[in-house]
Amino acid sequence: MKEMTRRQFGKTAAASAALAGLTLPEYSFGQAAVEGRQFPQGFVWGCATAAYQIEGAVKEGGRKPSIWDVFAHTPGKTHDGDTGDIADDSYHLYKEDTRLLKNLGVGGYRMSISWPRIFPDGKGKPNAAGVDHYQRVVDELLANGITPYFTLFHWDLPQALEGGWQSRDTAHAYADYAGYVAHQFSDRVKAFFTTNEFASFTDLGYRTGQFAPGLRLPAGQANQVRHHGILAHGLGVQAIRANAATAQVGVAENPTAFVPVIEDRENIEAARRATREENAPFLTAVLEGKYPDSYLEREGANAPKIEDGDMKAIGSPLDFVGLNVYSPHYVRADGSPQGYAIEPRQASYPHMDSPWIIVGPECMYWAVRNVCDLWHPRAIYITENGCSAEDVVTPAGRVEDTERVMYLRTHLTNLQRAVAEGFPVKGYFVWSLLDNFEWADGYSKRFGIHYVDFRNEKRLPKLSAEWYRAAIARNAVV
Ligand code: GBH
Repeated sequence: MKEMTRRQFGKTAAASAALAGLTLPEYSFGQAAVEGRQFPQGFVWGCATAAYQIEGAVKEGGRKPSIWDVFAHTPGKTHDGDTGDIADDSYHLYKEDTRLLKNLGVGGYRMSISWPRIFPDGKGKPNAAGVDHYQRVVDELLANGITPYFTLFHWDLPQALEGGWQSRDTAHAYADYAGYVAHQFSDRVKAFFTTNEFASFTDLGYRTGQFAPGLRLPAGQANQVRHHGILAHGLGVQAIRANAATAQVGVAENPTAFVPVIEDRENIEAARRATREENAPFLTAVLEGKYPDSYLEREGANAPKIEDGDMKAIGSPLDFVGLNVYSPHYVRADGSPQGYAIEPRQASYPHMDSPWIIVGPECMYWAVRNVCDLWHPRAIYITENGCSAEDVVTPAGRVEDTERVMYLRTHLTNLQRAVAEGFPVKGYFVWSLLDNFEWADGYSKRFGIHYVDFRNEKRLPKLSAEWYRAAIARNAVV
């Protein structure tokens, strides 16, 4: 059959509307669409960043190196040898960053605290200058009506901690640090995320070596690193609660988001099973307080060594779960014992500027739904969502990042579906406020809704910032 042109389609649609006796003016269709895509009152709109990716000032205020300083300064580890030495210079420009947030109209800012600013040696004596810095940042945010959300660990582990995450002591050092920050800030900061993305700082750092500290350990040791990562989270939750009775505590995690290829009972069940199984050593263990037997059996002699009390700490109840959502994995039901098969991806599958950000906006809905169906968390935040784009400043001085607008709009449409169906999503943080140091990709990938000229750290709102501002103002997908 010959494809209909748009115009023919329009005529047909108009004709059938007329037949049905509908004579609505054209604009009312658009109107209904926006009204139907509302978020609830009190929904938190925000932006996210992380300390090492934006702060720079790596030798100021008593800070000592993190494993990322060392890694980035090791030849061959990051794109073009890029480092976070200067990054966005947000350590000095935090007032300007706050202005950008204020212009967007956001209610929340998810920022991370640099552990080596607070404890330059990882433990021992706290550094007052580091605490003072973040007190000033919090002052500025609160004065502008923006609620700070702290991530206590976004990968910048103090270099001084012997053995890094290979050492169980690091989990205890982390808990001491987390408790200390909660104690210092909980009068004004109400929400804490313990750690960001277990797999990124354990597997990528210690198994594949793509991230700091760049090790490639055998499976047994790498699984032990994973265990120390989730143990740190659990001990951290306990320490935060012990130091700050009113603090709200959760984790920011990026479970693989499984989308059922067909929305029917079997495939939905397959997506749920895949979510539990494929995230076994991380989110599953944290939300169940137990590694699934299938994981321990699969790993056999390489399974982690667990001490008394570990799993209880790891399973500490949370006030919310933060989800970083970027890409889907498609899954279907099959007759296998595990009950699902993950679909291979064809080479032509579309992606954003980073090849791993394949575009499948339904992942937003399913990430929320799978987690809620499995574990019924009290509340969910989308702690990160966004994309890289090959942004350029036009001669007119603008960044026309329509593909990022497409990405945000379609993902938020799917988030709105989750909210409308009653899943307890309380807020959404765009990754990221600013272009920044994108880890191993250095400055080659831009994720900001503000463009940063890395020659002078000047910020420029992109079209996506304008779009986000309109969405926030309407509390709806626009
Ligand atoms: C998040 O990581 C981080 O929390 C944030 O700091 C980061 O800037 C943001 O997303 C954007 O990347 O090259 O195919 O091996 C996302 C998790 C883990 C995704 C590493 C990319 C490498 C994929 N990332 N992964 S690949």
